[in-house]
Amino acid sequence: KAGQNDTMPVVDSEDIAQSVVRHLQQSLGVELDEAGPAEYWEALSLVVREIDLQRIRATRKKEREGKARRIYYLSLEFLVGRLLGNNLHNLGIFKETEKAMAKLGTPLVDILENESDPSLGNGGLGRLAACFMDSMTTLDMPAMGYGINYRFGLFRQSFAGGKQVETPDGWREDSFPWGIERAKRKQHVKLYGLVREHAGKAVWEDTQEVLGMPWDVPVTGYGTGTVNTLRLWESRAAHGFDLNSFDAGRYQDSRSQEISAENISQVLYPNDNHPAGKELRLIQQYFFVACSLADLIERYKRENSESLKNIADKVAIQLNDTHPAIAVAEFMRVLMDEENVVFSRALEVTREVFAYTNHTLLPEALEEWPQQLITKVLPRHMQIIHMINYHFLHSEVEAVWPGDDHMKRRLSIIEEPDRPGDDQMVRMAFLSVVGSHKVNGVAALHSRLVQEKLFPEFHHMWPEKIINVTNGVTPRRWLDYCNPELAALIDETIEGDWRKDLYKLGAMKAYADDPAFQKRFAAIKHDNKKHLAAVIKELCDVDVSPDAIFDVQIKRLHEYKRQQMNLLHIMALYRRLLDNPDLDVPPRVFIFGAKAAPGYKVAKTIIHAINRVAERVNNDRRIKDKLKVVFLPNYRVSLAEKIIPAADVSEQISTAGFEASGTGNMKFALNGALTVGTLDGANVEIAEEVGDDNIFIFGLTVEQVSELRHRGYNPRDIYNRSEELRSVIDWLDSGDLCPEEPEAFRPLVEALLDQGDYFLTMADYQAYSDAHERIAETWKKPELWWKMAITNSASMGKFSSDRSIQDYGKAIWNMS
Ligand code: 26Y
Repeated sequence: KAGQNDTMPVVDSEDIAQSVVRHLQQSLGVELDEAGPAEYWEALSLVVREIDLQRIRATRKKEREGKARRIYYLSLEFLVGRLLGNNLHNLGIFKETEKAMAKLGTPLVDILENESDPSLGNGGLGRLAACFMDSMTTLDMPAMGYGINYRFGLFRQSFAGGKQVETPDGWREDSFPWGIERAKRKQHVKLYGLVREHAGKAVWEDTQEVLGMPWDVPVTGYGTGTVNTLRLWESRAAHGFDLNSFDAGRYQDSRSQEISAENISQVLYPNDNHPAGKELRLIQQYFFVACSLADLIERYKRENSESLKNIADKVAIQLNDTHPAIAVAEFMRVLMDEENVVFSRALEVTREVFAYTNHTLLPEALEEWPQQLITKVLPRHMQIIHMINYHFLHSEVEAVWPGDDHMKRRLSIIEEPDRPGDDQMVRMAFLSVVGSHKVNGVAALHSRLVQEKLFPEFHHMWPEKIINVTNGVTPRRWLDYCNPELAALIDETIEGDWRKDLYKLGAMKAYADDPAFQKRFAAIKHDNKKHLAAVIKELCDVDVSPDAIFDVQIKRLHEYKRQQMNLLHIMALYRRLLDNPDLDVPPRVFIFGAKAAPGYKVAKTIIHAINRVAERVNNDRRIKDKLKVVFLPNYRVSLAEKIIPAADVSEQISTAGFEASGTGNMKFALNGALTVGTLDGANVEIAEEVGDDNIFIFGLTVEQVSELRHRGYNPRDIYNRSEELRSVIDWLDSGDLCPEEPEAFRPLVEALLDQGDYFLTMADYQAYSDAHERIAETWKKPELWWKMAITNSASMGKFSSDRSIQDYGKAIWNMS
């Protein structure tokens, strides 16, 4: 039966109940009558952990004996989400566990809510890494994730007077049985010091030392006995580490904390697409890279030979953006300084091993480090980067553009300063491209822009190097686990297990206009909306009706994602309703979830403004229940799991050319929401899959965006011409929504009107508003609406992360 896992030894609810009681009493020292949901959560997690650990050993044994290449996924972020419920699903024992816990008297759903959500990531890039771990395991690939075990993940968000307030997320303070310390595999990492020559050999000495302690989280796959490992490093003081003896002033970060050994893995930087450029961040990057490479090289030597010259046959390393890019220099250092491999051979091996995924075109998000900083923290690595750069420019660039110094300057890994005396910057993206055999973008459009706009010269030099691998999401978490009712309906309707082969969902298209099927599909959505309405009531104290359109925008807050455009449209809708309370429009609930980087002023202003508008709209009796606006605080994976199954409309409205892919867009469509979106990122491919009639596409294309910029764009012209836009922007600027701080929304108004409206919110507004009119018209025809919704869900086969990982396997990791 689909959903039941044939590789799972038969465990019934009786076995599970017994194991839970055993762990309660013997592992936790809790009597049955003392146990509440939190204790049950811990005991049940221990039961599952036991199964995981048994399988991890079997998996490792199989891998040691196998000949396959191992995949190492290096990422500063893994946004894994809660593990218990997902693991129960993957192991195929969710139903039996539900029965077991019912017998013990506490519903499983209540138990699952006791797990803290490990927020070890900012957004899309971190969540993608988690989906990829799930898929690599499900596909039985020998894979390991490497990252950092941050003590504080992404901050917790609350609102005060509508403004974002951040508090630390000490997610490990509650017990977290999934992570297991493996002291045997600890590593030592060097920092600072200097390089001397001894008998013609470079020696890095007078260093400070830090200890890296691995913390292993088991990763289960669906329908397989394979359990892989996510190895997260935690920093500890090692003997000899004494940074405090240095001049303290040099080691201050923004909150004027000193960098000490333990500090390295303390906190995830909360910036998404905007680097902080802090010394501590560079040290984080190097710390986890050095630990991970040392660890994987040790494993290689244990399982193969002492020599690393054939390591590329057995090891593939994927860089999740440039954050671990220093790995290129570290790998070279190990080969040259510790293994006596000559430079040219070391570079060949490095290139065979590494590949780099680019996740962003935003110029400000491309990491660069001051040469002086790298020289201070990693003096030997800076030398090696110079060696790589010299070889690259003077033999490889020279071969393609002989004598062209201009081209050498453009392509140099070390950037020439704009003004003499300025610090030279090291371009981590260039280092990644030069050090890899493949570079990939994350959606077809994005990859084309990486080839044509971001790295055109590299693309000319190496036409095979830059390729596309379109992102995907795991159907286990993002359908089976988060939307069990829909999963059950699909199981009843189609043949085969879509959990393993998402293309199977295509068979559901045959039911798209079947009235009985539509009715059940719609009833499930309605049910999910009732659940979400209860969450909204609890978190926002706002009553919303499950009969209204649930229109959702959940993602990081960024101007390019254009939450402000959604806001302007909501304000306009509200005013239209005030002008004409009898307006024949379907009732709508606009739902937001988003964290803003703490230092991102305009983003925080947008949150504040949305909250103020929400308060006004929700309390206005005149418009009755035709419009509601809610901003759910502390958006995170576990909230997404409740929101996505309940969405009717998915807002994917970034300025064309800016959203590399998007992955939320895929999750929504999979769960039967209709997309209102621009031709950006993976929206383009979603439109291809569902067909133009089943998606609300609007707005400027990438080409039109650059044309408009070229022609000269003045948002004031649009403001002057559009009565509606003028009235809402003037209202924002009037102080009416925030009387105690009348200038509060100035930064937003300035961004839109005075600073050129870089993200073209004004230019796309009318098209966006028209798209919403089309949505309202469609909602009035339920047979059409549900036909479209079912078609969306049925057309998402391509967007399984299993397909993405198979693409990586073929095109990048050279797997058979
Ligand atoms: C340098 C640093 C501050 C930084 C930190 C985080 C830079 C970028 C990021 C995060 C980027 C990110 O999440 N990018 C997103 O990756 C997703 C997965 O590929 C894409 O779907 C999404 O469009 C892209 O914005």
